Amino acid sequence: NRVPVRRALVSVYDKCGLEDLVRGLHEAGVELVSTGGSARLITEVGVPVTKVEDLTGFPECLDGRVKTLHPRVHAGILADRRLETHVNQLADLGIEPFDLVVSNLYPFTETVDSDATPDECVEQIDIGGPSMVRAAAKNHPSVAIVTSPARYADALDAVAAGGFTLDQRKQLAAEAFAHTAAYDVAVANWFAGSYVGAEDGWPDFVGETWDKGEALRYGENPHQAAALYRDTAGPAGLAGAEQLHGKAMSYNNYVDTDAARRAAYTFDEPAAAVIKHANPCGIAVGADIAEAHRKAHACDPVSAFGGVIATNRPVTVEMANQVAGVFTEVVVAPDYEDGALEVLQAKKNIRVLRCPAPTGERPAEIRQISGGILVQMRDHVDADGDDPSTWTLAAGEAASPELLADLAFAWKACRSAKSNAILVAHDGASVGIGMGQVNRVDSCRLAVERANTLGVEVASDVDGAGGAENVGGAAPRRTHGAVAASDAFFPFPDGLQVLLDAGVTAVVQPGGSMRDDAVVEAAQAAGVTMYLTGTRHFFH
Ligand code: 93A
Repeated sequence: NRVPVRRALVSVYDKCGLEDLVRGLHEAGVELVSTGGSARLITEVGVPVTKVEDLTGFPECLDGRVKTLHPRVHAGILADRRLETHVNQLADLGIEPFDLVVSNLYPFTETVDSDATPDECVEQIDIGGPSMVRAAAKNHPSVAIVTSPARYADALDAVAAGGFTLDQRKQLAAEAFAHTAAYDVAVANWFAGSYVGAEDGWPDFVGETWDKGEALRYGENPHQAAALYRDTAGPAGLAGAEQLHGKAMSYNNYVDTDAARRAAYTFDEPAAAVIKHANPCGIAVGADIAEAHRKAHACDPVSAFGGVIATNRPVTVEMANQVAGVFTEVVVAPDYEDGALEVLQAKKNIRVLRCPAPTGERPAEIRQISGGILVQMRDHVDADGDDPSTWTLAAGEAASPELLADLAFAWKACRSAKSNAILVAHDGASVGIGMGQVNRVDSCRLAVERANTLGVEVASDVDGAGGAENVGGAAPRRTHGAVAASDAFFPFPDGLQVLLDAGVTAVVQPGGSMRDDAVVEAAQAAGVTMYLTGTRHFFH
């Protein structure tokens, strides 16, 4: 029951032992057919070989994804030589059969275990190899299949003995099916595990990428030990910022500074954010960074006392002078213009950080929960619905370009306040923010109340601002004629009504509540413009 070996198909990723095998096969008079890299090596060692391309008359294509997937290859492997019909059909088609297939597969597991990207792992899923291997194993009555270099010596012995016995072919087929089955299990496990839900570049959050931490004085409170771990897999970011002045950064400083940068870098134009307890007390854009800071500060000078300031432009001397007049914990900026640093360094208690714009950061962020970590892609303001040109006008008249610009500002700024967030804005600046409330109507009340009690005129001198003496001062009713943004839909008209009663002229919100009709009706009744974005920006 030996089948003499006259023709072999060789396609191996692992080229170990290949030279000795092909020499032996050639000396035994076996004709060789082989794929790209394998054929190259066989030629190099001086053994004659037919390239699969010459057999199929079809070039290897799609970066090697299609090499052996061709009827001239597969009919040659699958023809059952015991059946006259098969033998005749091969003859009619001019296809010669294979007696031996030698193949091992792309190194999928090794690729996954390396630092490869998901795309690179997917590329290492062998399709043609398992097809050949399974075809040859299925057709073991006619064909021998060798999947391991450890079997090459036995294979040469069998060839010399006049071919493999049926028992040997069954044994090899069993190994072959075990080989492809284990391969598919590895692929399936990877898909179900680290790949599902991943986007390109889905990060590997496993330990080694975090550089064991530098101790911080303490955590959120003095009785909590704390450290900063640096991410070695991405850009330096805030954790690697250059500190130019001041005491060491504290745990809370880092948390607030990160929130401040998130807010400032939401905008393309010069923007400044003043943050306390990870929430904004003011966000604004301006013609220059000093103006943006003035406007941000003016939103809530009371809370800005002891705040953290981030900008998306270098700090100018003008801005530095403004900051110097207010007790500030941290300033973070991409850079400092000549003289600006000196102004800030004259203040003893301020921490001054230089930190480049957040480009190339990990696309995902993590948060710990009991027994695990949650991972989500970052919330960028580039979803469908963040661009005003995609908004739906639900109530009132279409906004003028100026009003639309203010709505667009409010929409972008709102996502930096903790949910439920309502942000009232005017002229590219927040004027009242209601954040972190457990119902939206309270956020609306807070935004309105804070807008109308805490503010100062932007033109006023901020040097003297800050401190409780400002509370109860003659603040302007800044909600009049302002716009408002809501980070998520209004579940009822009640919250919106608070804004309408305060005199806002336009509102932007995601929409999508069961009671949208009632909410839109309330806006309509007040003659107020309302846009729906279809996108929400919760921030918890
Ligand atoms: O990319 S594939 O899935 N498509 C194919 O048609 C194909 N044919 C053989 N991979 C394919 N192979 C694999 O190529 C084999 O399983 C083997 O691992 C490798 C050998 O390629 P080379 O001879 O070019 O080094």
